[in-house]
Amino acid sequence: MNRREWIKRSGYTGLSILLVNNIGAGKSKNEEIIVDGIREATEITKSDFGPDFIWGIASAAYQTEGAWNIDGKSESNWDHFTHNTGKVERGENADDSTDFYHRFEEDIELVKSMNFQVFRFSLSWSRILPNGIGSINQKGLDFYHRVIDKCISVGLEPWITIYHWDMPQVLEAQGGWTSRQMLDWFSEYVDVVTREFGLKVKNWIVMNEQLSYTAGGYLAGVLAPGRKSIGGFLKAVHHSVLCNAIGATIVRRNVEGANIGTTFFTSYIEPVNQEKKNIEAAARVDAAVNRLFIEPSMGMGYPVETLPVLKKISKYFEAGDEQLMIFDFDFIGIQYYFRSIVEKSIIPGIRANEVKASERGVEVNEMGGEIYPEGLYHILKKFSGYKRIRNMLVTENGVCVPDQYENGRIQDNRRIGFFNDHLLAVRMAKEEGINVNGYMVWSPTDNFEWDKGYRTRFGLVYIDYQTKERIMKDSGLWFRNFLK
Ligand code: GCO
Repeated sequence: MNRREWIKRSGYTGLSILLVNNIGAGKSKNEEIIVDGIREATEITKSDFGPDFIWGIASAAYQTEGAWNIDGKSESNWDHFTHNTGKVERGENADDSTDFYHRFEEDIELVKSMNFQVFRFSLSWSRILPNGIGSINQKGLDFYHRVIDKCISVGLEPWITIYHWDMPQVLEAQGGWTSRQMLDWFSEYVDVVTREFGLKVKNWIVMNEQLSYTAGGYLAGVLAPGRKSIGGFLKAVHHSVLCNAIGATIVRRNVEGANIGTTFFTSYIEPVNQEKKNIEAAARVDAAVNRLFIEPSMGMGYPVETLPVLKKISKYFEAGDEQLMIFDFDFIGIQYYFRSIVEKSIIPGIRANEVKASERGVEVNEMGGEIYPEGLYHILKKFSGYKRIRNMLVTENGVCVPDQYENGRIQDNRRIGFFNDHLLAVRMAKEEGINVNGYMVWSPTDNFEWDKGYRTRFGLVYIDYQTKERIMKDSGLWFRNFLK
């Protein structure tokens, strides 16, 4: 579908259709109607999504909590990585970050005030089990009870992500995801947290973006633990796939009435042109990015036919693994930020290369990813093709753009435009009967963006990192109005 067709089908009419003629391909549809300086919602309302649609917002422990060594918490792999490797921009770390640990009440009230109904957050394993396994840190459990209770008291539904990339360093030092012992370590952790919180929390997400922490952590070396080896990566993938299903099985066993999901990193992948070699390169990247984790969990095995380098993963199989990898998730979380254009290259294994958005003259976020709302529609459609997926939610979508804090205000109309356009894409999918039933924004407040440190800001609420003051951006006010 071309851009004009997409805009038409996604509900832009009248003035917008005229404007389409003046919008270059790939540019964001920033036709703005501004009231009091804030961009209005264009051709879209909350009610378009129906009364049962779930509106939420997502965050993660390491990125927000701070308090890295307080109240019995041990060093995590991310503490270790930020303190020792020099791989984070400006040498930053999340020792304090937004100090969610002490300011969670204010943040949860802010989420409520923006009219979201779900607050998704993750647990810090090293706060709960400082030795990885074994003795439990009561103060760690108490903290999450306070967070959960606060959500419930203001009328927000807590959704827990069990693993959002941070584990106790003592386990990482023994191999982390490359060690098969992870199956036992992870099982124990999931057992502890589901028994502890399962009476209060019914919505559970086992993993956040397995691709990111396995490829970023063990292949590219840009995320914790910063290692680079194909063998390590393949082991990490396989153990992560096994733990995803094993963890979900434990949630099922321990939490009565649980709604169990897991989230996947996605990107809409297209070839640079229709030459066969580039189409095939795009298929390989698509297999690595969009299929590698979901297909084994649905009993389809790894996508080795499309991506032969994955054959080596069979070395790490033990008897029964094919079956052990499978879990019938209640829902799948789609996390979408950008489109990728690829071409064939000589890079071993993947034999493909990304054609950078910066070289294509398209609109990009501050991390260089192409802002391409249609891609979210295509991804939802693609995943709806898996018959075993029963329900989908967008569990993360958001954008980093340079925020200017001026006169006590952050006028982030570009971010508002991003959300408006991506919600149009979700609505279009929904109108076609695609089973997408929720949307979560990344993220409530600005926070520590992994290897980028504090440079890139995704929040609906601005953080002044000197004072830890919270200032709602115009995008937060936009959601407050849109969701009321
Ligand atoms: C991820 C993580 C988040 C990131 C977000 C923005 O999906 O990578 O869930 O922790 O901050 O995606 O890059």
